[in-house]
Amino acid sequence: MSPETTQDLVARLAARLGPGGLLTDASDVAPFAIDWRHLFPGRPACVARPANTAEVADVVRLCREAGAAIVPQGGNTGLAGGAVPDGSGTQVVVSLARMNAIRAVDPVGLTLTAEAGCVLKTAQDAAAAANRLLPVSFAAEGSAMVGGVIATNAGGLNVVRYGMTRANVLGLEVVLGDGSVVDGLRALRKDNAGYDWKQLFIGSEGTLGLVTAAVLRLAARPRHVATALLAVPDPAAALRLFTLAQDELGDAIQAFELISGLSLDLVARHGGPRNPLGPADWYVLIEAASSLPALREAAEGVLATALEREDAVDGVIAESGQQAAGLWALREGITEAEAKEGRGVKHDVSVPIAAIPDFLAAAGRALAEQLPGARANAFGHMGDGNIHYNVLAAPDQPGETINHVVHGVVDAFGGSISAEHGIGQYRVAELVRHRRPAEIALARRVKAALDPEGLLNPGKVLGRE
Ligand code: 2HG
Ligand code: ZN
Repeated sequence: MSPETTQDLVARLAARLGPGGLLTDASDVAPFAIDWRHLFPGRPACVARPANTAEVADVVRLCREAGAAIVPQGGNTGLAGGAVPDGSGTQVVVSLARMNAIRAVDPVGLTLTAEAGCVLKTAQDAAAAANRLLPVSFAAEGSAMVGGVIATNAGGLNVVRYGMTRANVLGLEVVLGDGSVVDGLRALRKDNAGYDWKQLFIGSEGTLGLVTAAVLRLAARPRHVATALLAVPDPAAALRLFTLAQDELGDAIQAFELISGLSLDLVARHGGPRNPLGPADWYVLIEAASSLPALREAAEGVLATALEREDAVDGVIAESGQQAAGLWALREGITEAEAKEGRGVKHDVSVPIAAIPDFLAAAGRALAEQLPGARANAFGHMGDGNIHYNVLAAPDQPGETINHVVHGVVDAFGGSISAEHGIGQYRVAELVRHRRPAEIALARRVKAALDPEGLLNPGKVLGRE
């Protein structure tokens, strides 16, 4: 794109979007130009801030006429660099932040309809105000926006009970790469009429279209919640605890998280809350919720059995909502603490749940052999088979090598190199290495059908052709 074409496009966008609709000053666009971890700095031509779906559609049309690439962005909390522009100065970031309305909450039909720029926490609060639960939840929920949560098919802390974001989207409105709007905002629990096209856009990271609004599934809000932190001798004991919790608490389990001792040390070292239990190599955070009154007793039974079997060496069950929030603060503080600690090479992997102890042992051995001195900080959603196997490495240990070592072990266990964070820019090369050629070819055909000019978030997920 020539500088004149870019300038002309910026002028057209400004005219269409009006005051407040377009950012061009370097200081204004700076926060949109780089990801949260500061790994992928870019330089956009401008940041478009459409206020409604019609404006999004016009932005897409104007960009397409000019041949400009579009980079959709929500709360910019992603960990894979999927929502930031490249350094060409020609890409248009489309921030959905102004489209932040909650259009409807239906506590009877258990749905909530929100626009893409609605902050996840705001949507959760609106559901709670109607005594309902919006189950998608994770540490960045105070900034992440519904559109980005859907575009990345975010996982989070309650997947073990409620599934990934995909399982919580009933209807979707999207703007396609040609500027047409597809309105599928149906609030139906069952809808099996033809292709379920919305699934294409959920998790496509803005490479197939722009999510502008969604109907989300709500659930009953359990009256009782039991949150427990247990110190466990090793991951095998944590796995036995998972089975015990399944047997005793069954469908009440809404989180089952494995946390390394190192994770909690990092949280304490970087200003986070202190671990209420003694030092241990591993911890498990379990949360169960139910409206049936026997929950607390059942949770106490699980803790007592675990201690008796020596699958836990210590444990605490929160006595109040405040104490439960304190336990969660430990878990949710890990990412920030890790960022403050220095260089962390992230891996967001999944393996079959029962293979987690063996995976952790094998990955530990591989690191020790091939990258001496590198430390693994492993934590994550054990109940989903999803471990954040983050490696605190020396500057001279190349990230690519570390990725290859860890992902090699993941392959050996039949796992995935991205369980919940997506591909973005960070994992493009690894996706192509680890998925079968026929899967990549199929994905490219979908991309070519929906974005023949390659203008939607180019370079993300599948990389550049
Ligand atoms: C979490 O589980 C997030 O807290 C972030 O998915 C994980 O920082 C990470 O690697
Ligand atoms: Zn996670």
